[in-house]
Amino acid sequence: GKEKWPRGEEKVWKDAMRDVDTEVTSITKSFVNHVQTSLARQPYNLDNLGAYQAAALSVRDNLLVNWNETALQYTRKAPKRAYYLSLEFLMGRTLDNALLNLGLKDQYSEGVKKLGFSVEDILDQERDAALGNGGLGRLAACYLDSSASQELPVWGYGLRYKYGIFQQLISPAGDQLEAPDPWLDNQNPWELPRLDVSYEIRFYGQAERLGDGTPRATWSGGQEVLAVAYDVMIPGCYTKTTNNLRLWESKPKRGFDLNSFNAGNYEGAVEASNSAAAITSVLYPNDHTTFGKELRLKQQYFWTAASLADILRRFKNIGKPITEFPDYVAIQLNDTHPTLAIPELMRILIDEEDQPWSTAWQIVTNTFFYTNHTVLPEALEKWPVPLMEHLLPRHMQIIYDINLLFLQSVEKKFPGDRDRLGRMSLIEEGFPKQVRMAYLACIGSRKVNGVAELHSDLVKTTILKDFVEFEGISKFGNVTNGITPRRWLDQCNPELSSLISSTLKVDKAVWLKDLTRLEALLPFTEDEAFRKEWAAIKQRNKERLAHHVQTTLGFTINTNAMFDVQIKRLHEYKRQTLNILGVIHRYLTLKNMSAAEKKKVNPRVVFFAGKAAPAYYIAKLTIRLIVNVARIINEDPDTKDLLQLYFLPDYSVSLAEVLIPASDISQHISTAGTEASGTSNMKCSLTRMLVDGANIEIAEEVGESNVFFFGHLTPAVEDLRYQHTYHPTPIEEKCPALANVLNQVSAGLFGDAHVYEPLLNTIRQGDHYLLSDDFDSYIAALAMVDEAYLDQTEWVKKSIRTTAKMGKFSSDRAINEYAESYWNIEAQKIA
Ligand code: HBZ
Repeated sequence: GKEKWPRGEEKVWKDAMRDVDTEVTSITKSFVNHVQTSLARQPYNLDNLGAYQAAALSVRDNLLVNWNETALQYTRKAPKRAYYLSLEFLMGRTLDNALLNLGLKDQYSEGVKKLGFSVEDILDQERDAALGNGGLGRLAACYLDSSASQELPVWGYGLRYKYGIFQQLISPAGDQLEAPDPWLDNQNPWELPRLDVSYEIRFYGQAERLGDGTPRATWSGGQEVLAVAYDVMIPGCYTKTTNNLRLWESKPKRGFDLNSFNAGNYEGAVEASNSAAAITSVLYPNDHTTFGKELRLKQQYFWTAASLADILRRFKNIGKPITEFPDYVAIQLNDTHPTLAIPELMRILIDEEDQPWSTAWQIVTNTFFYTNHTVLPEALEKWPVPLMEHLLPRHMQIIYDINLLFLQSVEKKFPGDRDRLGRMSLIEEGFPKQVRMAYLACIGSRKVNGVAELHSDLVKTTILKDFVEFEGISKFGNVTNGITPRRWLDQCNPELSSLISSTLKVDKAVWLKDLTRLEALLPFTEDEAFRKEWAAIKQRNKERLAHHVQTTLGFTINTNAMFDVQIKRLHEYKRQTLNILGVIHRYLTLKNMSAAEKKKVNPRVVFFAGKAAPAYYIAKLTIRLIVNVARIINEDPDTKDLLQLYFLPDYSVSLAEVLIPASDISQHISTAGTEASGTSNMKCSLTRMLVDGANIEIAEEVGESNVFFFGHLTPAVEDLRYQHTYHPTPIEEKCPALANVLNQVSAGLFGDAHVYEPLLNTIRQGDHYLLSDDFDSYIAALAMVDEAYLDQTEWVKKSIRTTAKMGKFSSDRAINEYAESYWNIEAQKIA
């Protein structure tokens, strides 16, 4: 818009530029100082983006003091530390979170207001740091927040991708298009380039065993690239503790290759630098599938090797013998992506530290911990042996050696069981042979865990069953996921947060760090005034979402309706298809109703948001179906007051922060046993829901009357799939309601008559995710939700009860379980 200059109170600007005391001196002073010096901008000619940058730099100064102090005290006291290795950190925005954790939000809001800005507008300028795909990456971000808040010495290690997860656009036909996410283009005030911290990382080349009776080898030649550190400060909530997230950037070791340069091959020299820079250029946008791309393997090695070199250097500064490494260092592997850290630490210990094999293996298996996030067979990482041999020849030798010794010990325990050896080998036979990363991560770790009770049981009884039999059950555990209540309650739902504080008469500094305190809300379910306020806040959150959709997409949303959300990556196992087919069923039912019948129906708005992997054809077809169904039903005068449908493009952490507080009901409807945990279920329940994963535990906590279960449970799934394969029943017979919906889509009710056939056929043939088995019971559950919503008093009670019992799902609880039962680290008070 057209802005008037100068903005704000001229006197405040002038005072801040001179040295006059006002009420908010230090904040306005540092803000104005950054405008003039760091940004080199005119104070009177500053837009919202400039104001954001100045505010961010000013807040950063506060963080830096704490961050330096924390690092210093860790160095001095040398406690055991934990390192969280994750290829993804889905951080979202930083400024609001930092202000809240520092307890400075009110002061900054006031300060920038005097200078002519609104804090909301400033916060809205920030781009998301979207260095992750979904749940796994966001979990890592929540765990960093909790580690700092619980004062635990934990650092994160990841990659500084130049491009985060793609930006999702929807074409006029309803297709997902992907655009790059150049998130660093406006400069990133939150990162500290550490050009002084760098390591040389080798690829390719030759590995030669010394053959001197030791296990040692040399590895030489090939390509060498540089890993340069960028540090991101992670402030704890109301504590001085400010931890570090170290992200690596790849750079050419030299600006140009001297040999090529001398030979007059200038282009070749520049190409070599491009190939080095390519390693950290882009986040791979696939979740739950692996593609065997060489560049992805390069990312994994580059990151684990740099991180280990850094950890080792820090350990060596303590001056202890290398055998004490596991007493000072615990390394958590977030899924199998960092599994190469296991052979890499072996390589360092053997080839560089000259340790005997058994000592090295002892150190390794006491250092690493492995978290599994999926039991879907297609998602388990495997790397072709020829690719490994080419890129990492020394590591391939080490993996073969690990495998040989491992299989010998299996043979000893189960003599003559050749099937078992084949099943457990780190190398899968075939053309090509492949390395099974989950098995390597398992045998190289001190402990292995899943992310919810149900999932951890499945890990033990399916994919790692043989390993449980061999290594004993005590190595295998569970840590149910959690989410940070700072971002997912206090930050995104500030009104609810202050209602909770005033009702409990407890400062949020207390309950936000001990979420079980929310239980004290239970008696207030009977307090009418409280319930009214609770409902009014929900209503305002719905209006905030409606406003957001109006201004960004131009749609007008009925805020008197129930808001029903399914917000997560698009995937067949998550069954967005079940939801959209359910919406169509509702639409057809409404079309057949009389005016009198319609009067009894409560209006519903259904929201979808989520990205599909760019090569995932069926998931993209699902998006197209949702968009085109929305087009028809939102325009239909018979139904549009009772049913609206929206696909909100470009789901992100920031969008989630607006959607979640506005949701009345959220759908978690994956086929039983397929969703390891889910975490948006916990976020929505801080305000509600349907079924799988950690939902069972959520129901245990909040009570079955506060959730809506449906469909078959995990033990039935195997039998049902068997039925589909060997005794298929036509859908018309098994589930007429579903058959009718499918036929309407096929007949072109939503346009594109032939386009959806491949999607519909996944249900008609095979139906791997059991939509036809669960459809009727799903529709019945939706009807129960409608019924329950009519009694608003009882509904609000359910909502309050659910929130009150969500304490278990704070990531503080989860991170403390890791700290105590896995890493054996202790909180450090930063004075
Ligand atoms: O991890 C998710 C699980 O599906 C979800 O159930 C769980 O709550 C969450 C946290 O534990 N897994 C992912 O998000 N996985 C990925 O994003 C992924 C990314 C790259 C890959 C494989 C999976 O190569």
